[in-house]
Amino acid sequence: MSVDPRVLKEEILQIYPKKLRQKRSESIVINEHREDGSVPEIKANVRSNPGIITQRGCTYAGCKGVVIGPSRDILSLVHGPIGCSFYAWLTRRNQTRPESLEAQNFINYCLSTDMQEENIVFGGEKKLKEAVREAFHLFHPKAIAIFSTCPVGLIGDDVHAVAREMKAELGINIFGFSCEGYRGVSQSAGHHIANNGLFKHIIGNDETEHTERFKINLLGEYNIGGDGFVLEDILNRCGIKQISTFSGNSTYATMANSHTADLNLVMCHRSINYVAEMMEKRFGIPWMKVNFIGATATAKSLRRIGEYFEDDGLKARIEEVIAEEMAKVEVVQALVKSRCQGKTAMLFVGGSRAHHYQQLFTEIGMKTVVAGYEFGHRDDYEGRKVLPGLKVDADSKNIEEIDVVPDPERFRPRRTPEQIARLEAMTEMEFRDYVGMMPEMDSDAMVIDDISHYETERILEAYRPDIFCAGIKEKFGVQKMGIPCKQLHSYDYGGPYAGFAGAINFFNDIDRLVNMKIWRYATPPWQPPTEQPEQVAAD
Ligand code: CFM
Repeated sequence: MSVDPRVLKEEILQIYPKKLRQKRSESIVINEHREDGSVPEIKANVRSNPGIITQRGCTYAGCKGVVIGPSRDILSLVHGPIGCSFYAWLTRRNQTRPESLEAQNFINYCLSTDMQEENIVFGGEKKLKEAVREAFHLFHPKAIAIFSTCPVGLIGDDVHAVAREMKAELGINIFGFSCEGYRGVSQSAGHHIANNGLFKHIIGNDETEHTERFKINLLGEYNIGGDGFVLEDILNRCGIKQISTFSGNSTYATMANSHTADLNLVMCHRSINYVAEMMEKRFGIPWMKVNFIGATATAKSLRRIGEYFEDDGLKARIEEVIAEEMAKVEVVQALVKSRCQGKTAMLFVGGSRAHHYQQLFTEIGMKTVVAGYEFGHRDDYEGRKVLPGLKVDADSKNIEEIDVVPDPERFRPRRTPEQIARLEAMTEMEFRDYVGMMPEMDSDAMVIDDISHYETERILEAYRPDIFCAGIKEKFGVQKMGIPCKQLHSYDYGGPYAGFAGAINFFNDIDRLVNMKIWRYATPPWQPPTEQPEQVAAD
């Protein structure tokens, strides 16, 4: 079905009052590749509009749930009403694999101070201290992270002072996060706050040196559905030592030791770019963006690691692994492509997957016609080249910017500026860069930031895509319209989808979804029912 995205955009905006129409018109963009290499500007990382059903989550979710939560032996203690804990309890499929049955793993637990009205009126610090002591005596963790929920900020409890006091009393690492849900416009603010905490309280605490030659950290990989396990296996087989991930399947110790690596690989740019930047400034570790979603993207990323370390043995092993894995991928890919070629997809997820997963669809001949992030910033859409021109608004000013300087003893540039320049002269070897989603989408594709439910319905009606990718909040509403919805946050109990083995899983799952005949039995709201229900006579 051919849709004129410009006409559709105007139709969508019609329903909004004038001010809102103006605002949304800047967040709904028709992609275009301009001669100077730029793409259109999109309004992103601004407040959602009251009354609109957004996909977004809160700052606390980004800090506790996304960045810190997946690390298994940091005990997470939520200071707030119990609901904030309950709704963040095991809702993200970040998997972990403790070294042994005895090793500490707190991921299954849900610790909360369970604030009551009395604590709101008289303050909750005393209760928080008691909770920290109780948690310490029950679990004997290496570290405790305290997360602030909205009421904590509103009543002014000082979680940082409590953390300092408890750290002195109990002798373990205890730190707090001012990640109240309202602190930023989305979970993205929580990522930044969590990154700052990792940098201030954990990274650099353990000086154990490793003898391996090719040491990396994988940043922004949260081991959803086991993605991180697949990647660790590939890296191992290539002979690359992964010191730590941030933060899927990680431990306090791996993160504390991560500054001994020689390269930081950034998977999810949105959630962790701050750590990458700060580690480079303090310790001299360069970072580069990688993408392990999609078989060709995985191969490309592995080859870039080989180039960085400039070692022929490593490069040869990488080629062996790629050849072995690609042979398996290609069989499934060809079969699935024959059934999916020409079909269309829409992707609305977080701050990186709406971009990364387009690659997997391309590999089976499917086209992404509309995509958008929940909470991405302009650099995630348009590329990091827009960063110097970004204005810091009041909502972003709310979040601490750490002034990082080189560590007097531990700053050790891993590559000289000349080496970096030589590497960058090769194709595909950019450091400190992310090209963004829009430059890699077709011209005329629609890009929508912080899409509302109303807008979702309108684009579905207009394009009738073969698949819509989002989360649990969208899933069943979309499927009632006769369009399959794949959850790209949780993978619908499926996955892993990263690396080569993950690509095979994804191709098979998408094949089943888009080619299932059941969808034609649903009557979408825009189609009149074929038969009127029989009138039932009233007695
Ligand atoms: Fe990064 Fe993520 Fe994402 Fe994200 Fe997330 Fe997630 Fe996501 Mo859900 S860290 S931005 S805050 S890739 S939980 S693992 S799937 S919205 S696109």
